[in-house]
Amino acid sequence: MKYLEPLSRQVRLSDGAIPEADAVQERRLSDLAGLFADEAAESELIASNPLVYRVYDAAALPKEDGQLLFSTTVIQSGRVGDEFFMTKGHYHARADRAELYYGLSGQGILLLQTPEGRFEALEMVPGTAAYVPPYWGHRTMNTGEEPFVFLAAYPADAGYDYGTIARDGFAALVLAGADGPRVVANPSFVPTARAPKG
Ligand code: M6P
Ligand code: ZN
Repeated sequence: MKYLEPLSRQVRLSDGAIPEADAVQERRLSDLAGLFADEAAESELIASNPLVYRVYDAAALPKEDGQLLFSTTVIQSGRVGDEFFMTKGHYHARADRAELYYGLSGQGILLLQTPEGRFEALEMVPGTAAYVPPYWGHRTMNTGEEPFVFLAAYPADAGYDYGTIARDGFAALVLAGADGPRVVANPSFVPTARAPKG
């Protein structure tokens, strides 16, 4: 039996960084082009191409059944028109894989949807543990004034399906309103019912 070595990583609570991260991914607005509802606001802001979020992949582990990957995501505070800065969002390529999020700092919303277009919005603050069930697409947004930081843990063979959301959009939008964030149905979302695949 070849055993993997146990490991730990320090998550810097002041800013969500993992200094020993195996990889750090930066997503700027140009990496999210076409995902925001207000196209004019998006193309205006792309000129300065702000950083929207970083993902710190904690450790290089085998991407195979039985392993867990974990990461922190740090979403900057900001908006494109009325829509809050957010992640690209994805289904898992192995769609039956689940995921767990844990809020560390700032505040945000975890938006989930089924391929048929049912959606749910879960508020996340420091200490919130939020469960992403199998088959639900998921995207997070920063609804506060500070960076929104959360830890994610997920099966290492889950993989990413970004294409479905890039094509269909997301069933709901989270917009800034006078009384705080509003979750509204996205009028341009076209659900493509997919048979669940494992
Ligand atoms: C969380 C996890 C990661 C994901 C990241 C950013 O940390 O779900 O797997 O990469 O959020 O989300 P996205 O990949 O949709 O940009
Ligand atoms: Zn995921």
